[in-house]
Amino acid sequence: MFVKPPSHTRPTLWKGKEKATEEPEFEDLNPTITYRTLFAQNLGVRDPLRVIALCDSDAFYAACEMIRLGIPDKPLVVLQWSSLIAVNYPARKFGITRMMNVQDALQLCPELVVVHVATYKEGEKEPGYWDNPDTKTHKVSLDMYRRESVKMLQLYKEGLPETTEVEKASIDEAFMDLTRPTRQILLERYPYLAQVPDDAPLGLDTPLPPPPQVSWDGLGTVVPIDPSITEELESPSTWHDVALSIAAECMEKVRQHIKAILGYTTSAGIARNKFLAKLCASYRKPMNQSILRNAAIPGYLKPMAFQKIRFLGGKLGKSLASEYDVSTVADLLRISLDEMQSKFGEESIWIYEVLRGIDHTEVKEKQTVNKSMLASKNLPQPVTQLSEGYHWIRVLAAELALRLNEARETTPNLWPKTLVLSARNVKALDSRRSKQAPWPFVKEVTVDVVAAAADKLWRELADPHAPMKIIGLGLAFTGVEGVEVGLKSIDTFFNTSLKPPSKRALEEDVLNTEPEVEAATERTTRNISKESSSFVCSRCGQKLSLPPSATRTEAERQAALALIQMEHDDFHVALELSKVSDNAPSRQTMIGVAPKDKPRKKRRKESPQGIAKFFTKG
Ligand code: DCP
Ligand code: CA
Repeated sequence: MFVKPPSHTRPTLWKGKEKATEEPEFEDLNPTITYRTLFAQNLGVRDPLRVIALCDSDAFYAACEMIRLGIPDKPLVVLQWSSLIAVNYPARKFGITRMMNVQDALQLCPELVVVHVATYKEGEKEPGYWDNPDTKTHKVSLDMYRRESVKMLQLYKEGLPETTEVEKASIDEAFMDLTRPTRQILLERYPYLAQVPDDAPLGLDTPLPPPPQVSWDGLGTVVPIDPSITEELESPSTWHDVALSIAAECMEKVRQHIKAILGYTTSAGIARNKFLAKLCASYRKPMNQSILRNAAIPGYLKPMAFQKIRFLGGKLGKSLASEYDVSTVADLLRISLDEMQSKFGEESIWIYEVLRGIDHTEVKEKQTVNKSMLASKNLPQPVTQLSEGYHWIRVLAAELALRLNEARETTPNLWPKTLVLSARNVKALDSRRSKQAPWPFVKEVTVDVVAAAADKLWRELADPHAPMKIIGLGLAFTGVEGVEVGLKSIDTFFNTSLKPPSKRALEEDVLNTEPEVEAATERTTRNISKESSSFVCSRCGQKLSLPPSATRTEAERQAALALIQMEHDDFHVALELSKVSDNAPSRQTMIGVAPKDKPRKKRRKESPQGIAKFFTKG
């Protein structure tokens, strides 16, 4: 069904009006499905029966704490230093929001349960819930949330049909491509579709017979085709609607399964692509799933403030708004692709497409092997002498030891190849320095073992005779992967001593292979390619490069890239926060850094082009 552009012509205010054309707004909402389409195995992202879901946990950190404490219905917030980072739904009823300070929240709801996130404390092997944690001495631990996230992802995989592709999207969100299983179920339920009828005029290219009318009862909230009509008449179903309804059944089941096993409530969005699934997941929250039929896409998108769309909320959105004097998606639909590209560069085709509900991004399970584990901290007070570094190294070592041991619970033979310590010394010419050492085979990776190895790197890295003002430290295991099966049992390599490895052991126990690393954080996919000195951000497409160096080792390169990426991640989070409120705290307060910290300076020299320039600070 081709939906015509609106017949009315609004008074045009935008400057680009003369170039705006009456291009089709929403094409392909009801494509003809033939037997050939139905039988095709690999139509990929252009499959007209494509069905994608995004499942997001409700008030995730707060839910983890509610379950840990066994208080299911009380208003509760999770605090990180002085910022609220998660507010459960009972607390939201009191008007409490994430951007509020804790005193204001308590005023609104005196019985509010306030939980500070767990923190690592020097001398403790595991993070804990201490009274009055202090950013000067503690480091935030998100380990419990990560663990719960892993369990949830596992349940999605177990609870959905085997042919579903599941991609973790953030700590509490996952995309599911349900195209294959829904097609399979559809063919089982409507077996008459499995054979091209003898009298089909065009053979395989004959359109499918009319679909049955879908009953959406019990499947979630169906986004209305015309949002202005409260009691919408039932509109005829399409085969894509049938596929959506099957996907909705699967999602309802898996969400109930997660609630029963882990206790978490979730919300889901189900639509024809990732962009729309994500967008409509928050249509009715919490504990709900929303279904966006193709026919409802125009009515859903057009009245929406376009700056609500991911990546259009920051500078780029502001620039679009002022360039064309527009505020809704409908306003922007009038801008032609040529016009947009002439002002915002070639890549702005993605803006043009998302405004029309088009997104061909794949759902792809991310690699879990070959990665690095990074514990990092922006220091509340700069380290200015060697002796001040040990405290933080121990805190980072505790996090790293715990992360590795936890990962080994699911992959027992997991082994890092290298330990890398990186520091940002604003007083040094080469402000980002790192040192690495091959990671020895020691039986138990304890805090002591990691800290001892890291202390040694610290002494190599921090020159006590040179000016020192270290504002950030990172400790990483790189090249973390399962040890070769051929080794039979890695126990044979273990040093049974629980003591930290000797200096000699650290120097001698060399693994020759260079680490192959995929550093990963919760918020951004990292694509550190081997031997590359740059990375392309998966969120904004911007390329960030390291300055050339003839002497940098592989592990140093990876560590330096990881640091740049961390900064870039922070910038994205800051950008997102800026959408929510101009007074929002920076991510630095969100990830365990003293609120007093100054914003970090951008280091890139080249000025970005096209859309990229909207994703830089300043
Ligand atoms: N988070 C954070 N800092 C932010 C945003 C989020 O630390 N600025 C953490 C806490 C959240 C979790 O990430 O619980 C998931 O983020 P969501 O944006 O999905 O928010 P919630 O799950 O808390 O709430 P909702 O029910 O709205 O999804
Ligand atoms: Ca969530």
